[in-house]
Amino acid sequence: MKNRSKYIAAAAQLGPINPEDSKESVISRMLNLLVEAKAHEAKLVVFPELCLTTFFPRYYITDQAKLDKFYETEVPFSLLAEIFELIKEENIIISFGYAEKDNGEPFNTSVYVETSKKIIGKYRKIHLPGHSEYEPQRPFQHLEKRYFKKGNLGFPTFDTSLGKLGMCICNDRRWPETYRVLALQGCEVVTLGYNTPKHYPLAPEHDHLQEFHNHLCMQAGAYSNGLWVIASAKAGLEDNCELIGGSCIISPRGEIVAEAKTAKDELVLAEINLDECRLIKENIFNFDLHRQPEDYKLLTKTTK
Ligand code: ING
Repeated sequence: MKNRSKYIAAAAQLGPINPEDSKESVISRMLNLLVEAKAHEAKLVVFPELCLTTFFPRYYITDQAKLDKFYETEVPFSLLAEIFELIKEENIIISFGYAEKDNGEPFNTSVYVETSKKIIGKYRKIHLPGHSEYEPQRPFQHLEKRYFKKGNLGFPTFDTSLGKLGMCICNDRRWPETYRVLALQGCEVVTLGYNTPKHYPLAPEHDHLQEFHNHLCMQAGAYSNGLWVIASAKAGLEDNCELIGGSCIISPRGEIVAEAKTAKDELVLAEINLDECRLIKENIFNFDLHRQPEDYKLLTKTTK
């Protein structure tokens, strides 16, 4: 299929998924968003992080069988059968996040899947926020360091008919290094999903800035690397824990060109033009002309 430099992209935001919601019920909500995306001729559709279940790192789960239920040992094509039925013959790439068990090893994973059910990209979350032991003082846990291993696939990019794509997941989007490592490989579009609680127990003073910080880090990443960013939230009040929305599409100029208006299931659409990456990459952030990596050695030598 011919390469497209201009196409409709979509952030398929999901509202809350409560603990009692089945994966099947979530899939039917994803299906509705995909029907809408197809009607708008979207070619790239991005679903949130861990989009098949409630954000389970908020719970301290000691029953292994109960915890295992949140993970998939392979991309759940059977679960997604209706989705692939709907988009077959279309040239659509979808991205979604799920909890992966790979030979027993747990990862917070996202994949690119094209309509022939071919997995054309996989990423495993590297920046795992939160903590690994139960912390009773918290109103809710954030046990990603307990339930997932650090991603072991690096920050790969994938050559597709929709340009050179790269993924990150949630907390990764806050770290400038994420975008720079992807941009240094020629990435043109970064897709990501997130589950971000409004309340951050260790710094409640920042709660009112969560939406601002969410966009700030992605707009900066997009602009300083000449990238499109497509970001899809799991949003709303999920088992009494408020998750921010703010799904959006950000241009290489750092502008938010489309943004969610609700904290529910909502499709955020925009036409993206990969040629706009070049204007940034060839001028203000022309890495060959202006970057001075020999002066940045500290960036990879130390963690603090
Ligand atoms: N969630 C959050 C995120 O990085 C967090 C963790 C929340 C960090 C609020 C800072 C402030 O958006 C995930 N899942 O990484």
